Amino acid sequence: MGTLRRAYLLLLAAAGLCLLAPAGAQATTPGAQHLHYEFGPLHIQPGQNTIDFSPTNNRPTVPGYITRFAPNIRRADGSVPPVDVIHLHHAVWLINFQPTFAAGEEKTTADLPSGFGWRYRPTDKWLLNYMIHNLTPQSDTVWITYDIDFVPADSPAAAGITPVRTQWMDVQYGHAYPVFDVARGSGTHGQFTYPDQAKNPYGSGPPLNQWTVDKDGVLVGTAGHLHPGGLRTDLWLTRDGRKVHLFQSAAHYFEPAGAVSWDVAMSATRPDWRVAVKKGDVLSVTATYDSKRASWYEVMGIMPVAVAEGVPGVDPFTTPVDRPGVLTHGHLPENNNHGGANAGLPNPVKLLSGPVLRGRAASRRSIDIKNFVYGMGDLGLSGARGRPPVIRRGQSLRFNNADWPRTIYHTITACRAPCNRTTGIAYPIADGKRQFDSAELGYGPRGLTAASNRVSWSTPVNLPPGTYTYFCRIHPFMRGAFRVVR
Ligand SMILES: [Cu+2]
Repeated sequence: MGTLRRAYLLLLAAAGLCLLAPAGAQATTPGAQHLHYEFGPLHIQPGQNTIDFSPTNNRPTVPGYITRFAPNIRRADGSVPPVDVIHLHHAVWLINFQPTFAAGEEKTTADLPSGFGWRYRPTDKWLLNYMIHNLTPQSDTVWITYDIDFVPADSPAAAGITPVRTQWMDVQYGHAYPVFDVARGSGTHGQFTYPDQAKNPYGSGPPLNQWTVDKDGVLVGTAGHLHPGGLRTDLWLTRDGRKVHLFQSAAHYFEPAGAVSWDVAMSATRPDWRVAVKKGDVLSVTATYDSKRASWYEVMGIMPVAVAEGVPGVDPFTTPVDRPGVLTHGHLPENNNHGGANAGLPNPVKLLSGPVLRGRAASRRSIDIKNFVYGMGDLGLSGARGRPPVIRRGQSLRFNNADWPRTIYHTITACRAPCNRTTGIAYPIADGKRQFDSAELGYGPRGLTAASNRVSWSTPVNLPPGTYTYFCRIHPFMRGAFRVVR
């Protein structure tokens, strides 16, 4: 396997991410320089939702320590684009092919406790893996930015810094696109914990949510990465059959609608969290999602941990260490558009029926998706084409993604009727009374992407009579409806 290919796999293994072992808001390390870097311009195509990666030399020119890493996404004028328009799905900085810094839409800042730093050498290889999701049919231009606190190796402050490394913890560690689905109603009491409550999550292979500690050390910081719907990640340690809880990274939603959007911050460990671990211990991570309100597709549970050596730590088997953490930021203005207001669109439940699609051949019961429009029953269409097409009970409706030649993915995902309100970070969600989801219609390497590797999908044949509303998870302004009759 070539180096590039290997790098690609590694960084995809990191895909998804989040942030890096932070430690909450805290004082700047004495002697640190504040450096600002920009990666771009990145020209983002309409509806773009793909992963790219690139080496970057936008970084310090002398050796030293990175003590804080704050990523973001910005336009030319320095503004941060609204999350319902351009979405930093993830960016992962791989240093010498190891995922080290990362950002997701929750924008956690990685801020190490005072006295710790990631060692930096100008000869290190930096690769930036990024996925920027354009939720609109307009192109855009953005930069990925990162603000670094940096202590040069020749500064007096560097002498007091203990190096850390990042241990990547992920419920799907090593998977190119480390995701799982949460079905509404799964789990217990409206919550679903992965992998504990998943059916056969890893097949016949070993658990992917574990890491066996390779040498004695001390954990000095962590925070979780989740997607909307996520409630918490938990870090555990097992030794000689005993298991203790090390930390819960809790999602705090500023979102008025609750646990349904990116208007969230994760709690990170406090600056004085120090957990002594021994070679042979097993560290594990779990991720818990809300399963009462909606289904959550392609979600993650990641919890990078900063690990040091040669410093004092607490034995978690004798002293509890799982105190509540601290939020790394408050509500961010780019999360102001929540959606869910009156959009002036028709209520598809009340619309007259469109054409009755019948016949044995699926091609007679087929809708093309083109230019971000569902060809029949799209809520944005006027006249007869905007009315819900009708199928008979026991038959299915087929959707074809005719935008695929432009590398545009679409989904058909059930949302609760009328599903006609304004698009925002909290609306629509996959909360249809009857759940269905096409997965992403389009092609991509299996296991490296969420592509279903087909461009057509047919609705379930067992839907009872009624009007069904749906949206596109990639382009949530896309809405449609169809009707089933006896
Ligand atoms: Cu779409």
